[in-house]
Amino acid sequence: MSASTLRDRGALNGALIGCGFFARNHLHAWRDIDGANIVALCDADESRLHAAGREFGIERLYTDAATMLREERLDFVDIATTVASHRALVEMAAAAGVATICQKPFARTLDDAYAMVAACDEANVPLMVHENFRWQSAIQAVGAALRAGEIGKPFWGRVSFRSAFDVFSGQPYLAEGERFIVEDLGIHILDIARFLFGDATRVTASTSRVNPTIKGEDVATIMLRHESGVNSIVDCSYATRLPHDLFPQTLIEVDGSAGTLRLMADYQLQIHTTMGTEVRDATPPALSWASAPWEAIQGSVLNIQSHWIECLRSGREPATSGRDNLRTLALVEATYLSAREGRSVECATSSIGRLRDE
Ligand code: NAD
Ligand code: 89V
Repeated sequence: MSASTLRDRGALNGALIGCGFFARNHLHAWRDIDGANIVALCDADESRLHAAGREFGIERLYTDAATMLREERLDFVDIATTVASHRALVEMAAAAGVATICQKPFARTLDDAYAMVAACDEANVPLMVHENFRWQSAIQAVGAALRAGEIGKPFWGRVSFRSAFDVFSGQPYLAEGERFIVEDLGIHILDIARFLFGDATRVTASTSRVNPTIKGEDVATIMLRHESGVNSIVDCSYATRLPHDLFPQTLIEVDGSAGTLRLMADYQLQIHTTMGTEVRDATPPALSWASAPWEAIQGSVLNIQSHWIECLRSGREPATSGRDNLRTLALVEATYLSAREGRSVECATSSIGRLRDE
């Protein structure tokens, strides 16, 4: 359905595929958004499907996505399954002509991601990756301060996520993959670095595994050279035991030509210039359904899904469109390659740019 048609419509009807651990946040956020109704749910696992249907009062339930796409009249579909099913589901939604949101990681490989973007382009349907970390209120506040030139021209940055929070109890699959922290969490932190400093062209990375009970890497240190001239460090760890664990906070340091910015623990945003030092409180807004320690992420889910509805109505491309996310995925791939081969890797952003211009 075209944006001009959607602009004048009442509430947009959506369906959610995947009623697992994280989908509850999507469903709570959809309930808070005027102008969007989730009218149907799909999960291959009947017990999860029915539990979500009961909790959120949604009666049209499907165990098969193709059947749901055939039987429902949808303005959009929100895919909250794990990565293995993303390509098939996005291509199925595109073939049905339905605008699509897909959770991160968007795809297992860049080839899959290109194919998914191409499928939605060919079907002329909007595609957004649910890359929500940059939509956290504190991260948006950092972006706004940098764009307003509050510390002059940034030349160095650090985006850091260090914790020992047990993510495996809620998401057991994270302990089982050959890849862990860069693909699951680093992808958000790399996306924040792109959001703040622009696209990166060179990646130098090192990874390691500290926790012997998981398969993949749980520590990564990544150096990025950005087109803007900024050099940044993206570092993440799930093996860092701190007296006050900060999960899921991202700490940020930026040095600029006229001052410094620090997003410190507990969402305290410090701006220092020759005019003085100011500390602003960037604590996420309290949502009735939020649960500690996830508040910042839950707020970002509401923000990104609200952005999606605005984009559908205006015809604008979402900030984290499928096309945009190719560049974040390219950094994930470059990180693994750099770490494996012990060398710097140039990012193939020119070919991604060609796709953007086509
Ligand atoms: P999960 O395994 O708990 O839930 C996934 C659900 O999808 C399961 O119930 C499964 O039965 C269903 N499913 C899988 N394939 C299907 C198919 N083809 N048709 C219908 N149902 C299908 O996973 P999760 O922890 O909720 O994670 C889901 C996604 O969300 C992952 O990609 C993960 O990386 C992402 N995630 C994002 C954040 C964030 O902050 N952005 C946080 C946690 C998880
Ligand atoms: O955001 C995520 O993708 C989650 C977590 C924050 C736990 O890493 O998997």
